[in-house]
Amino acid sequence: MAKPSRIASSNEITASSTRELLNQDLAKKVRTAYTRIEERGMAACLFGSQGTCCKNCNMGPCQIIDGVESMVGICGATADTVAARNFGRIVAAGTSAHTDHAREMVRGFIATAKGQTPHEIKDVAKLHKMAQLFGIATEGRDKNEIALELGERALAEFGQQDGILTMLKRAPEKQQKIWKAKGVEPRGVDREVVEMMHRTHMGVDQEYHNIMRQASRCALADGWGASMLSTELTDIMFGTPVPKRATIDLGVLREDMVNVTVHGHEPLLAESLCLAAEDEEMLALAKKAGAKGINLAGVCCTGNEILMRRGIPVAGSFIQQEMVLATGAVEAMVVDVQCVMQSVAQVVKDKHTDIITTNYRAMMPDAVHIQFDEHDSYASAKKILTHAIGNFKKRGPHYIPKDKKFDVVVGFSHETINYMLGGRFRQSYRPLNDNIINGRIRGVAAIVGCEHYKHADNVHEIIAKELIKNNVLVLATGCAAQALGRVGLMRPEAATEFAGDSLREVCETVGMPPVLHVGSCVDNSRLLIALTEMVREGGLGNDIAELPAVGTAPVWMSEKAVAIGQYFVASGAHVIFQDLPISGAKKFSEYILKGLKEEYGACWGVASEPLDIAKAMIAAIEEKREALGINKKKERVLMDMAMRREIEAGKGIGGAGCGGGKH
Ligand code: MSK
Repeated sequence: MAKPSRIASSNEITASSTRELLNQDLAKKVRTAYTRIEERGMAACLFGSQGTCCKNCNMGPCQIIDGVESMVGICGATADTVAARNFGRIVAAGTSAHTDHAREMVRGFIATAKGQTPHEIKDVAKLHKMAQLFGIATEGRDKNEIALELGERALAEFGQQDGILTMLKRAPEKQQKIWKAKGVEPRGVDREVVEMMHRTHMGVDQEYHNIMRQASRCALADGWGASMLSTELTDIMFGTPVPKRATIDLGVLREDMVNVTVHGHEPLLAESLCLAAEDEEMLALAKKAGAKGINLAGVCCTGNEILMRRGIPVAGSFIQQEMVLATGAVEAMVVDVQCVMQSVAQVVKDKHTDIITTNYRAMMPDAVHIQFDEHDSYASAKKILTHAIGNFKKRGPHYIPKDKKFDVVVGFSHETINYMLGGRFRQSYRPLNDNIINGRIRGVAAIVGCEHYKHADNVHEIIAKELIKNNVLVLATGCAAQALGRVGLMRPEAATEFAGDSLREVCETVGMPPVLHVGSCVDNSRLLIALTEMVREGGLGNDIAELPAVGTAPVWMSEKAVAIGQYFVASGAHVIFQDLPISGAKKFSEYILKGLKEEYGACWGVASEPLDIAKAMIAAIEEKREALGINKKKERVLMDMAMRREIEAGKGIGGAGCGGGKH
């Protein structure tokens, strides 16, 4: 079992930009999460962190001690029931966040199809592919007509009451059969969230296996439902990402421009700001204010969205959001939903910066609210930018760590991976599978999720370096991807510098980094598709559970990360976290960490040290390779004279094709 979480002190910050900024007098005056952690001096509540605090009714809150008869809940609930209910609620909350995001994207997609937004249907090939999945006719129809029908069908998936979600059909057949047999096929996205909340209400579901069945169903509604719909429709509307060079970290802020950072998750707002930032009227206004132009930069997952599709720089990840503002060089931080710390409005209190909230679902005290209207999104975006430009002249003392911007290559959608590894004329996952089978690439590991302040901020880096050193290809999303970009692992040169011999060989041949940026947290659904394509390509088993593939969201902060973890586990991919709120319930923990494997072929793992996480991931990959029988060393062939003559005649031995990767 993992050690209880500890709190890192600010001298464990390894991000050089953050350290540089925190050393400035200007930033020392700012109260940040680092300050609050040091001032709190309190360890986390043990009951809460071990999953055994129940506050689902007003007889409590009850703090449960497993195995102590007098320390069950007032209602008699055991530690296992309480921990399972709490876990289920985390999954429901995480799923609800992705769901509400996805619904807004679908609504924006419908508005675009109706011509009510400044956006257009860009990826027609993907539109047709999705239409086919939904059984929508495409022959001779206008793209907007198809998109409208697709959008309406997609919207109906949220409120559907019976049947199963359409996107489940994309999963490997064996996976679909497992879900059917277990009774965990999601019916409608919203229904699964509501049922999870109901079943964890006082006095309803009190059997932890049964609670977890609904947690799986709810999480699958996220991964294969809401998140996947959001990613695909967003790609159709704004373009499927392709590799591009960009920069990240605090140094992307500009001294001579109006700095507008966009933070949150739903790319409708960010994309509209990108369009409006190029508007002649806006540029003229910025120049009139004395700026050279408007510098748009992303924060958190909105940052990932515009980084992937447009190459717009990212100023900071979740853990850097206060730092971005502490520079004093930002005219406005425009936020929508999720992962926005309430403290940002306090960080800017004595600065010229405004926090602009844009969504009626997410208001903040001390912020300026400008409602973003997707039906009038260009006008909304211009209004927001006009406000930001108005602040430029008021910019006071500021400090931008100018040298702190790092090159990254981003934009590895699953289609890109297909193309990069398959080649222009042979787009397929065959070369990836072949490289895994011949051992050049040992397997695939996803490093996803958030960052937080409990641990030093180089956890992702340690894990990724160990994985690529051992020839494991890394796919990254969310703030984890940004953390890896900040330490130079998303440059093609990183393969030469850090990867093991055979992974380096593959990366150098293709010209790709050993750590691929796959998108935002919603885009973890791209990983599900990539894994499915690997199964479909053949040679690596019949379902995701047989693939040498594993995931981690080591320093998870948001409930969304647990929903993501659970949909990966229920889809057959082993997932390792640094901690989980389950350790206070013995039987439930055993079930999560072992029992689930019998049902789905995968389970959760917990390891507190980053190197141990990496080692556990490598061990999981090697276990799968053993089971697939691809770890066998090639037998040495003793050649007789006839064989030698055949080689000399240029015919080779036994059809060759085996690349002879290092084992
Ligand atoms: S923003 S959910 S801190 S990845 Fe997606 Fe980053 Fe985690 Fe929020």
